[in-house]
Amino acid sequence: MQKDKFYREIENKHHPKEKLVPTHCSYCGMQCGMNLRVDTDSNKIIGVEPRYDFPVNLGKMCPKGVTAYQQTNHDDRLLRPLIREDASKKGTKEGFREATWDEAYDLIARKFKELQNNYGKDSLSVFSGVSMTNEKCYLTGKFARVGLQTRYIDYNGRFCMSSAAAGFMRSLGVDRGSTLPWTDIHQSDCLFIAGSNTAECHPTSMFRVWEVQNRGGYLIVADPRETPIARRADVHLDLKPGTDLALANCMVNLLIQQGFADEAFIREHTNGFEETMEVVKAFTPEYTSEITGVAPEKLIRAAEIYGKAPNAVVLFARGIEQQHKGTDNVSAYTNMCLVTGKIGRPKSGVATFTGQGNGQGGREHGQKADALPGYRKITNPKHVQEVCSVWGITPEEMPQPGVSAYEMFELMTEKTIRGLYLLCSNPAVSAPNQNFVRAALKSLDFMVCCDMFLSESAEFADVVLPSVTWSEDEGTVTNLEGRIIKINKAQEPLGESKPDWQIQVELAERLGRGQYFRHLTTASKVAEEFRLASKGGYADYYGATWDKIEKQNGVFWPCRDEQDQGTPYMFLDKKFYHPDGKAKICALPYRPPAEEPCEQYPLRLTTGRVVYHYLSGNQTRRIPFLRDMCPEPFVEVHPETAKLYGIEHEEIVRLYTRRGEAYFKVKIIEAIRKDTVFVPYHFGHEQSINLLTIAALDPMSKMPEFKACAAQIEKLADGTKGALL
Ligand SMILES: Nc1nc2c(c(=O)[nH]1)N[C@H]1C(S)=C(S)[C@@H](COP(=O)(O)OP(=O)(O)OC[C@H]3O[C@@H](n4cnc5c(=O)[nH]c(N)nc54)[C@H](O)[C@@H]3O)O[C@H]1N2
Ligand SMILES: Nc1nc2c(c(=O)[nH]1)N[C@H]1C(S)=C(S)[C@@H](COP(=O)(O)OP(=O)(O)OC[C@H]3O[C@@H](n4cnc5c(=O)[nH]c(N)nc54)[C@H](O)[C@@H]3O)O[C@H]1N2
Ligand code: SF4
Ligand SMILES: [Mo]
Repeated sequence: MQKDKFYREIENKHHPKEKLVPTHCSYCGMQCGMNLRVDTDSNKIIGVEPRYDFPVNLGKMCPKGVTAYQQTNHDDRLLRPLIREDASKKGTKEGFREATWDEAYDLIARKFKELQNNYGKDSLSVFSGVSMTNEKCYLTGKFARVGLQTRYIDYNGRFCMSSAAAGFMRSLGVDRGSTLPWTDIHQSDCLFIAGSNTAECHPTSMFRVWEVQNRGGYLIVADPRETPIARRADVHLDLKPGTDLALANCMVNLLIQQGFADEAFIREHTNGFEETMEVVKAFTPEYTSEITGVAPEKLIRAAEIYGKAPNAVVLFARGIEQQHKGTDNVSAYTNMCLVTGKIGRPKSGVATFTGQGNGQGGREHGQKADALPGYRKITNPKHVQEVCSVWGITPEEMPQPGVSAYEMFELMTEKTIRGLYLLCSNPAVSAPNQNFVRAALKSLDFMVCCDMFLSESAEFADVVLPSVTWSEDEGTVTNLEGRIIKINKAQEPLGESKPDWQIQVELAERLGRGQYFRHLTTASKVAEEFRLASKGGYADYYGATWDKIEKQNGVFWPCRDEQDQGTPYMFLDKKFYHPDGKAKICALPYRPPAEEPCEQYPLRLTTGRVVYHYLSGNQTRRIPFLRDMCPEPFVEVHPETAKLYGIEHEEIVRLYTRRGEAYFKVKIIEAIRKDTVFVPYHFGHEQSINLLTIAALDPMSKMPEFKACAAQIEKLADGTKGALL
């Protein structure tokens, strides 16, 4: 990479008082390359420009990316620790006072020790997130198991990538989100995209999607809504929310019936074909149409297009994964590639649109309840031994597996978990069944929240610690392709804020566990230990040094040693990661959504995103342009459905489910099924759609069913219009 040349050119020729720091966006899994513009007098970030030298986004950025830099010096930044003075104000922004780091650390250490002395080591828990670098994610896992010595750690990826992870693991024996580099996508002949609003959620992928069609290729989209990609698709499979398993089984059945099965590939490289054929044969277009609501001709046409395409990529996202059968959906759609042999070669394969910036790396290195660095298993004695030798503890000292994210809230209400160290997540907005989750947070004896902005979840905390933004620290992130890239530091931490790794190292000292952490004095030292801890695991990052990442513009894992250049394409040798080297074609009987519509709750509620906000909105709702473009949530309703209820555009209605209610402005839109309503989830407090969602968990991945539950609309007596709150 010509970083130095690039620096000099811009500094000297154009802006003598500016330097550019090449890095990547703070938000989604695309991890678009960008240069942060830094004023060399004040040493503050003042702007951004896209980077043309990063092959994934090629100079493109979305509205969130171009305004991301506005977080760093934002007036709302937390600059010092906060300690709760008034316990009666718990659950609100009020009742905090500013404190020194020493005071905050002392209080946390005292309270955590007290809880562990009285109720055992496992009375503490860690709930984390993956907007952090690999190094921070790695250290958070170590902090929980070695620093706090608790079994209870899990993270927000449970609500995001867990079904993709479990499904890929079962089908392919390995969970790397994409089997091929993104630079291949536009060269394929067919994209089959299920449950992804690509244009709003991964906007810088769009030029590749359109390019497939421009080259004469095909686009098939499965989504209950007519999203921008669905609008231009060759076939739009407008299915009922929660019915993907039937649709995917039908695709596999039709591919076999239409003669597109690759028999040699199936015989040599897969298991499970016969059993699967037995299950899918019932999924005729007619029967599948009854379940999904999609016209039989569309199903037939979609299978034909995918089957005929010389190269094709199956892509999916949370639309299919956030169901209580999300894991089965992932395996069922992956079956399409395995039956036709369209995997393990350029321009063909399967990929999930990774959500958060480090949604991939963050799930590989030990933040999951049962995982250790390098995607090792905490239940595997050999794996435990390998990690213990890096951490300097004995296998007996390694805590047991914990429980998944939502199950931690259950343990809080039961008082099994009494203390929480929350970082990089805002579950008081983003977890399902909010009435329950907020009560769980309130029931804690002691809670710490680390964030750079005071979040809705911080309102439940006893101590709030100010973390830095992504631009004030360095480390690596793994993007949606499995490419490890480097985040560079552009500015010193604002106020007294600190990077999460440093907070954990300092806190470990106060907890009497300093010997395991005090050598980690810089981000690069954490990186060295992290690479070593991943060595030998299948998510092996050992060879991905920061130098190599700079030189190669990223390194795809696995990358096992200095000579290894990394692995852009998975399975080129047709070796899958199961012990016999074969992939598994999975026989998956259909199950309906956990909650089907009924007389009382006749509508299907699905939830998701808009282009202007990111996740719980704690970052993007503070950015003026993004806030102005979408200041409040709304409920999308089809015109005919609106007529049935006698409601108009922009009227405020009560939307409710068995779990809760909220008031939303109606957005009348033809681009949605008549039996379905959609609400974006980026908003907090009484505007949160998660007051209504269901916590039906996938048995394998423990993913909640964010994408389907039964709901009802109530027209208000006065038919109120206008501003909501
Ligand atoms: N602007 C923006 N971009 C983001 C994010 C953001 O918050 N805002 N978040 C990032 C993160 S963490 C994630 S996880 C990704 C999410 O990216 P996506 O998964 O693309 O986003 P969603 O809006 O959650 O859902 C995608 C689509 O699934 C459809 N859908 C709903 N129910 C079903 C169903 O039962 N079956 C099928 N086939 N489709 C269904 C919805 O109509 C929606 O169009 O986006 C990332 N990018
Ligand atoms: N109804 C519904 N609910 C959903 C979804 C849905 O589709 N529908 N999608 C789910 C999905 S896919 C996801 S990913 C989750 C996301 O849910 P959350 O994890 O709650 O999402 P974020 O808003 O990213 O929360 C991250 C928090 O950490 C802070 N933060 C950012 N970077 C750092 C850092 O480096 N250190 C620290 N300490 N803090 C930092 C941010 O300010 C923010 O407050 O929501 C899930 N919830
Ligand atoms: S597409 Fe994702 S990574 Fe790229 S600029 Fe937008 S939010 Fe950032
Ligand atoms: Mo996500």
